[in-house]
Amino acid sequence: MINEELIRRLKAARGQFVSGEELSRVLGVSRTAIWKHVEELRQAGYRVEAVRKAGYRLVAAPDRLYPVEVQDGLKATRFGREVVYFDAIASTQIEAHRRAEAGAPEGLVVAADVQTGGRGRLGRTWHSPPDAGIWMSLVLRPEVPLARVPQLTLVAAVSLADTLAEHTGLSVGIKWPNDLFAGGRKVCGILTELAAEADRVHFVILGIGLNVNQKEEDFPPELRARAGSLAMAAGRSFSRVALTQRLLEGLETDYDTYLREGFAPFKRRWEARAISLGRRVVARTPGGEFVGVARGIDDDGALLLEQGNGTIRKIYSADLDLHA
Ligand code: BT5
Repeated sequence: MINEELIRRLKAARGQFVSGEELSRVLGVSRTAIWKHVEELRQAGYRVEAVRKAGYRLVAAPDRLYPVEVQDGLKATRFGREVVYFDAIASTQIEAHRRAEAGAPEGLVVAADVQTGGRGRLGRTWHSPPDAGIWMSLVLRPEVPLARVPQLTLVAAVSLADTLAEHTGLSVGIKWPNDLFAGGRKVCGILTELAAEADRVHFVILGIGLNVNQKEEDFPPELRARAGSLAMAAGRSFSRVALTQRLLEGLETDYDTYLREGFAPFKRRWEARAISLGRRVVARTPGGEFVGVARGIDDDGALLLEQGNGTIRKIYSADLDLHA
């Protein structure tokens, strides 16, 4: 267990030494206890220099989604105000679901460094290796009718894509409904799961899987042709902590806009990033496969597919294959 108050005190000193005596006084524990806590910080990836007489100095913090790291400099007021972090977990979705059922507030984030059973849609798996990605689930409690929940996936996709483009300089595209592309490969997937009863939405778990610093060889062979990371696309690595903060801030703003104004403000932003528009696609839906040209989305977020005979079919849920 890391001592968050100790980290905060060391951070507040901005790279200067803080004496063991002062730390022991403000934290109300013995100097031996401070020394033990510092050892725990080192185990957790912090670089702390200790010098006799001078005290302790924070040299570097790890790029892990520890609550104290995500919250240091976070400007969102609800999203990420509570963060639960795991070095390894089966799936952050399952844990977020469990906590939401137990009454967790909107904005709770469950994050992990590794997922051993990361999930995609329809029972597919999400490859979630250590030290490389942002694997997190956000608890939402939107007061919207059940039928509108799929729009949240699109709102999240737009929000994440815009924030990523702004902070990485990459050109980020969206493939309907839930894939983000950069450098020609899928770098992010979104999984929206909900708990509802009749027409009442209890909560929504917004799962975000973002490949940040993987190299090509970090992906299993079967994904290599299609999956990529921000680092692969940009040729440099990124801070997962800083990206998480910016993503949460953007999501909070966009979510509030959506609750106030509905999907309309997002339609244009979404279409500006869509990589499928005007292209021939195959939409694999639960009701069969449809081939056509993707023309846009309607005000509800359904994909408009122009079929051979010129008729437009609305697609609400599908996987899309882009034709060359
Ligand atoms: C998605 O599903 O794209 C949603 C992924 C959501 C993952 C997050 S991580 C945090 C939270 N906790 C979880 O357990 N899940 C969420 P889908 O559209 O079904 O795409 C899944 C497909 O993408 C797989 O069948 C693979 O082909 C491919 N894939 C798997 N891992 C990938 C990765 N790391 N990067 C890119 N593509 C991947």
